[in-house]
Amino acid sequence: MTTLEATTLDAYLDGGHGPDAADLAALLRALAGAGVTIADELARAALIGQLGTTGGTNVQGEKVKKLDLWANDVVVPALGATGRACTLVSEEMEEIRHDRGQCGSAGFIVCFDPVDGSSNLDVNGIVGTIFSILRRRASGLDHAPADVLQPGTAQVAAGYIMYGPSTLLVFTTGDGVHGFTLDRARGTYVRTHANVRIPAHGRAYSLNDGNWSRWPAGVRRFVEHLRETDVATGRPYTARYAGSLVTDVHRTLLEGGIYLYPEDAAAGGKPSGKLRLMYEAAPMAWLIEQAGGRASTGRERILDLVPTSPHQRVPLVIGSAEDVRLAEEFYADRRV
Ligand code: AFP
Repeated sequence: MTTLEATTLDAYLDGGHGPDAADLAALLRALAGAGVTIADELARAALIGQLGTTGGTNVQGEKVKKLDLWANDVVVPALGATGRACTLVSEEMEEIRHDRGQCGSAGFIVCFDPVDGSSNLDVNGIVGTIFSILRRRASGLDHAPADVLQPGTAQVAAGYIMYGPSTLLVFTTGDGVHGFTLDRARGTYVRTHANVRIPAHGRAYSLNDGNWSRWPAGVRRFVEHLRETDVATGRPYTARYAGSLVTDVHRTLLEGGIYLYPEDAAAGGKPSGKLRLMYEAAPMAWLIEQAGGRASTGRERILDLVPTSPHQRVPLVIGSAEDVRLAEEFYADRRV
């Protein structure tokens, strides 16, 4: 565990390096600020009738929670106020939002899930905001669809804000993974997790076991392997699943282990899994790789995938390098 030191988020961002440092600092400050507003609203949501659904569905075909839209309407203007958020992709917006006025020399693309783990909202569970920032490549001010569809290797910043007992911002700009806890007394985020490294292997696995019958055979064999007793390899692993990627990946980042959301092998299921590449899998994959871990579809490296659409889904296998490699062995039937 890191020693507590009083590096504030502002001080850390002011010390940033590289061509995008000032622009990324502005975008990350905007996201951090939106995180404080969202955390406040979550804390009082039950008191002000903000729980429950809007009655509508989003581009994913999921029931939209009031707080999904509310949080989206906090993040969009917060990024807009930076003057650098040229193109926005959100889980809650079917269409890409392109603002020519923000596409000058320093235009960025921000992909985000305003409330990850919405199914936890009405049960006072932990949720989060996930974000991924890409540099705009297109010239001119008009929207270039292909410009959004960049692989995860092109990210210049990625992270999440976790709304748990404390509000925690965890991100990377390619210089390791750092976590900043919101200090409400000081009204600022303070670094509490510096240069986080994920253990090479863990003791926990995280997945929705209810989907068992729909998984590829290799995934089922892998999970059976983790459940077998073998003291030498620390098995059986324990099962942990929070229903929010932010919570499950954060625990895995700190304690090691593996999170999986496989594709459905069964007909009529989700052949590409459930998680969205651009604002769930890719940002988490870069974070975990920056911390020394690994992230794939079970077969391909997540960060190498070139998106075919902004809301594309992908299978995700992410966590400690040794655990993910082992899962890939089972995916490839090299282990039975
Ligand atoms: P929402 O953000 O739409 O609630 O989805 C949450 C999520 O994308 C991810 O955070 C969870 O790990 C996963 O889906 C939970 O999915 P299941 O409910 O199918 O287990």
